[in-house]
Amino acid sequence: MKELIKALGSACCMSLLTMGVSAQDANDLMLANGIGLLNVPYVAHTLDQGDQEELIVNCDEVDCTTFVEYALAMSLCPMEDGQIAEGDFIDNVQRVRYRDGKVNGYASRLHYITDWIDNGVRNGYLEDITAQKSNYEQKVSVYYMTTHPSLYKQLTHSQENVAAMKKVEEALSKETYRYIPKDKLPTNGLPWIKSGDIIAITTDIPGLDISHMGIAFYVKGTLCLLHASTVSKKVVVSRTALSQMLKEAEHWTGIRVVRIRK
Ligand code: 2YP
Repeated sequence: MKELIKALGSACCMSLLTMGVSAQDANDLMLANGIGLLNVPYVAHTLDQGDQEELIVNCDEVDCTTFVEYALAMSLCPMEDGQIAEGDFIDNVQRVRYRDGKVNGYASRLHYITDWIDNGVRNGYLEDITAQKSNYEQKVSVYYMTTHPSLYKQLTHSQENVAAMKKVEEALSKETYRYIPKDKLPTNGLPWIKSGDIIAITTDIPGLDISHMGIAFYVKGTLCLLHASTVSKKVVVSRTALSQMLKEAEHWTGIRVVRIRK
């Protein structure tokens, strides 16, 4: 736990944990907490430190998923005078990152975003908005991690972890989800997509479900993405519309929209 506090002691998290976030609406909180992480450097694999799976909280280096997780975890905390408690934040990071909030080996981390969303809906802190609003359906077929083990440190040296992840992939590959195809998303978004919503970008990369994540942010009526950008190498608000980003990304097929529930 002490290393966690050390990580948490970083400027970014402490400023957010103590910053007076006045927003009350949960989506406003998501946006405020996401904006509070602006310019944080993009660093991949921050969670893949040791061989033993443990909760790591590092708000000074984020990728697209950990960025959304930290904003979500902060936004789920009870607030008193615009402040949140450090312990609540750490508990919520574990809650959103691990299946049913339990750290139990590498495969308990919600590696595929279909699993990550399912966990939030099942545990009542996320709402699948695209499931309510869209009739476009996509079958899940995930096998990317176990067919690219060399990209995942904990899979390279552990047949046990590969076998456990294969079970996860098989279970997820029985599911379907609703999404908005890229050509159905206007520049100015859709009336039911709100700033602060979580955007998961669907992909046609074989064996993968989602290939990027961020937070919806309307800027002068244009739906942009607040995200940890692999291009800008930091957390930014996209200078182009999300619809344009989708057009320019060959393997991005559309979006899923999920919303925080407090
Ligand atoms: C996830 O990748 C990893 C988790 O293992 C990791 O790669 C997979 C299937 N899961 O715990 C988590 C946090 O580091 O990242 C994410 C990755 O997005 C990258 C990091 C990004 O755009 O910043 C999630 O899965 C969200 O989209 C995909 C993407 N992974 C790949 O494209 C292989």
